[in-house]
Amino acid sequence: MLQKLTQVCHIFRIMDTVVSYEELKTGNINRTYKVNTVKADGAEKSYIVQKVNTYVFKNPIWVMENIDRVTEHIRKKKGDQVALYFHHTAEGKTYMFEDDGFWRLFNYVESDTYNTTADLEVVRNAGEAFGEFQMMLADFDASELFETIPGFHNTRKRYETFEADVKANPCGMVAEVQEEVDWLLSVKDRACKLIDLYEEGKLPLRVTHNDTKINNVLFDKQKKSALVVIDLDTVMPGLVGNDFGDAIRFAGNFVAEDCPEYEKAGVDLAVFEAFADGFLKRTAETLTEEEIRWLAHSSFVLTTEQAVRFLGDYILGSPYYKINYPKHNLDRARCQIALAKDLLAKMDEMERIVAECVNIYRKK
Ligand code: GN1
Ligand code: MG
Repeated sequence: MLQKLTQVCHIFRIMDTVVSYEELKTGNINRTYKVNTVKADGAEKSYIVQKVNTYVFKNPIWVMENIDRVTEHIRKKKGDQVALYFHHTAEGKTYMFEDDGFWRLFNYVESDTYNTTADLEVVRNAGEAFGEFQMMLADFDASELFETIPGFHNTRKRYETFEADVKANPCGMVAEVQEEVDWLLSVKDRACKLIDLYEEGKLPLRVTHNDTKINNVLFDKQKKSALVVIDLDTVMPGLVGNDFGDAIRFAGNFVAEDCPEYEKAGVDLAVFEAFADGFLKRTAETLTEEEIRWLAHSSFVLTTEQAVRFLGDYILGSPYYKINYPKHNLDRARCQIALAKDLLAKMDEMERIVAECVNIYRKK
């Protein structure tokens, strides 16, 4: 691997000596490596090298083009603060596409990241960062973006695929998960609420991040402030609830998204409130009444959709998500289902919190 990573560095015109590397395991799709180099004068510098998963991203060049356009738009508004900068090859490309895969390289930012946290200041700052991200793209022309994964958060389409996979049952696993399948089907209409409202013309299309896990924000090591939102692979046209709901699904859960003790899963209302407060501070004045009305519900939608995706992948023999053990996707799905049930139970309270935040941040 060291040899491969050295080759990638050279293609991206980094000629310093590669001394070591570590694989960063937080992502479920791409392979990510922190590569440490030393210059001739002894100075150390690290980079991030990623091998993009081309089973998931069928057209990775589109992904890179989207990222270029979005980061350029943000740079124009925000200036060159902390940003992810993709290095170029001698031919001026931000990627190298070889027989063994699709590679890219960007700067390593010294920062803290959180997979879970009970630190409400961090959660509030993440909410602000994702809210700000979406607002910065409010005037971005969505038609300039490729739909890199068609129907990515189209919950109805996700269900259709899931039901077809359950029916085909290619690995004979459905009997084992019938209870989970039945529950997911029983909440289908509630889970498809956002996409249905969009199709009825009641929710506007925005440009959204679509993968708002808290570990996709880099934080300042001392100040806990958000430095930059990362992982722009799935920036596409979408609904505000995609970003709000997915963030709550991940950061708001008492446990990690793949916790095998799934009965411990549930939404921490203090985390919900902190995230909602940060997010709405940036967005309350822009969002429509209908978007606000369904914001709390979006956490249920995204959690259930994620359960459908994890369980669907399990039924197919886990071709999509990286797994560490055979039933990993099943544990993930069960954990999402337990969280979704708790979200339904606490919906009134979450709606009250959203209304309160909107009240604070909307100028009368
Ligand atoms: C994948 O690999 P990562 O962590 O960036 C997935 C997200 C899921 C997430 C669940 C392209 O994201 O949609 O919500 O796993 N990304 C893609 O942890 O499918
Ligand atoms: Mg991602």
